[in-house]
Amino acid sequence: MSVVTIAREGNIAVVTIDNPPVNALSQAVRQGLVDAVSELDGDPDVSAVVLVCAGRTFIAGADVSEFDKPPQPPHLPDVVSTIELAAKPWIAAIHGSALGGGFEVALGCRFCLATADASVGLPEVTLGIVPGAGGTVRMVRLADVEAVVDLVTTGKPVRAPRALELGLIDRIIEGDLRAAAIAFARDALSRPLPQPLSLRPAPTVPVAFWVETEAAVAKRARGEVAPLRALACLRRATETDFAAAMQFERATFLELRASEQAAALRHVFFAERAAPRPAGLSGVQALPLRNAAVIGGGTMGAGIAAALRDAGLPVILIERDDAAVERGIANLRDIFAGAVKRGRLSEAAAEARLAGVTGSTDYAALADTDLVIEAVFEELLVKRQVFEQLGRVCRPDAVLATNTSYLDPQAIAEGLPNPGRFIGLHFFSPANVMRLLEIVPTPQTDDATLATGFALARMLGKVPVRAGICEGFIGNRILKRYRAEAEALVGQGVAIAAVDAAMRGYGFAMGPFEAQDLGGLDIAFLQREGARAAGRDVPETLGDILVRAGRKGQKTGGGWYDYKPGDRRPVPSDEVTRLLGARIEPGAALDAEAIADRLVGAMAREGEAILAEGIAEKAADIDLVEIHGYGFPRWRGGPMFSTRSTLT
Ligand code: 3H9
Repeated sequence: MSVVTIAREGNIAVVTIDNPPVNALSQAVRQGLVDAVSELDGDPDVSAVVLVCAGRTFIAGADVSEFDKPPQPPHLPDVVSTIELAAKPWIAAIHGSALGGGFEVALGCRFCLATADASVGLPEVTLGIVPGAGGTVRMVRLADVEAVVDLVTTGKPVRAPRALELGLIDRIIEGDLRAAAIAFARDALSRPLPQPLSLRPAPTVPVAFWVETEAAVAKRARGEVAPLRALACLRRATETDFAAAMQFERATFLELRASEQAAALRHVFFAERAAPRPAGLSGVQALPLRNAAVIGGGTMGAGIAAALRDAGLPVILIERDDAAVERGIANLRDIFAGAVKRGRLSEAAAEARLAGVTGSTDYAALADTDLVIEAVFEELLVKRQVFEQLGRVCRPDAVLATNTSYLDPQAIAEGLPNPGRFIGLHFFSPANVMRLLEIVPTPQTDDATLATGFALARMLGKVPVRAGICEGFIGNRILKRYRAEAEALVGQGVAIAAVDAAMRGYGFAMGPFEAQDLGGLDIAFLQREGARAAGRDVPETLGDILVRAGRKGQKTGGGWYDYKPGDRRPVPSDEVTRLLGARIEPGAALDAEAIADRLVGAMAREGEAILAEGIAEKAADIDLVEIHGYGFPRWRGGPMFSTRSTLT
């Protein structure tokens, strides 16, 4: 069956795109649209055309999977202008999302209607490219330039009500979209039609606006190329005529499409979409999740509870005593209050989130809970006691999860009745914000429980990655290697500040030493001490020397750096130089690129070992862990992707 079909309702034609899963603009769709214009232009019985899409969404954009191949005609800019200059006016009727090329097609239509829950936008920069079919050139002719700049340089879509406010769409439709669009078309024919956007004048924008905005976007983009190039297209769209601006945008699009950053971002795009549906679980039914419980109301537990509430699940929060329950609830209140302060949640919604949490000290409250997540101290005995109680009170089919980050989940689950329903669910702090979820099955975990872990990730909007059992799973194991390599550089005479600056330059928000100062050096220190106490041979790290000297990071006024009271800016420390002096052998200076190569190379080599041991299933999963859990710059594609040509 054709992906573009035409139906007629009196003098209105309805063109339907049906190209699952998201009606992407593959060559067949582009050709179908051009053919539809020519057929309908030649049909004297047709006065206007409604464009709708079948399935879950309007056109989600160009077909990203075609970006590795040469562009095939008809090219999208030509398709859009064919629609725009058609003899019969086209009306886009949007449900779901009109994104990228999809919104560019809508911009080529004379009118744009949308359901209230639809969203529209130009997310191209998130794929390392700029709009390539006139998005920048038409948008500045349609809406306020400042708003357009924000939409295009961030790539964030907007919901229909905001789109209406901005003038990006003409009307919000309640009820049957197709029928309403046909009625709208009939009505529109009785009035003069608006001019196509390509024939409208561009606004005059003061140069100072562009200069200021360029500086702001460059600061935010931190090495990412596309946002600045998109801004340049928008600027050009206001400074030259339509045709020249189209040419400039298209040339920029084609250049960036072939860039390393775009390849990296496409890799992440497809990795993220593959992650929630691992091949081994196809056909496995997840268990129903109607409610959940969290054991432990500390930072991690409260964060997990907040994430569960954000997904709409009622939550029971278990703590040891009433005071701890109160502290846990207070932690949750703080999380929701923070969301209100940042404008992410209304007061009423925050109240409702909190009202859905029941604090208790009594495990008997968990008798009908579908999922329990343990987030107590990282101590085996404490965790075992928790699971002993859970094994007694929970339904035999309840999923029981540990949030351990370093302990062996098998040891935690020892003695648990029905060990098939036990699993590791490793959240990252703050758990209601960080998107990564490492899912760690034991050899006993059954498929339904594993599938439930993935279903939970989908509910919470997290990126799930299956990890095997080893110390630190995927992420913390690589982190340890990364930090060790950073210390090795310091040991060979590279300045601490030079290492941090190199990694910031690479695209991390912070370097490895600044990040440790923020989080505290003592957590990893205590782990090493624990391992030493257990008789393992753990050589002394430079971090150990600092912690022993009382330098645990910002919270003690110093770690790898000194900090002035009330000031979070790191200052290179003479004391650190003195403390570490005996361990530092001055060597040849390294430039920033060489430092980043060393550190990212070390991460990737650890990743290779993780793959070889079967701890991760695919290299792309390791990339997702680093991007979503550890701040690896997304536009570099992750350590495995970015080093793919250098590793053997
Ligand atoms: C562009 O348009 C450039 C133009 O300016 C210029 C051109 C000249 N292509 O996300 P989901 C697949 S750039 C190919 O789970 P949801 C996806 O891989 C594009 N495939 O669904 C997955 O496949 P599978 C700008 C795509 O309901 C399946 O569809 N557009 C594309 O959660 C379902 O995806 C964007 O960046 C695509 N464009 O969310 C929009 N999109 O089933 C990207 C999706 O095999 N898309 N797939 O794993 C989205 O944001 C979401 O898919 C959407 C639906 C919100 C639409």
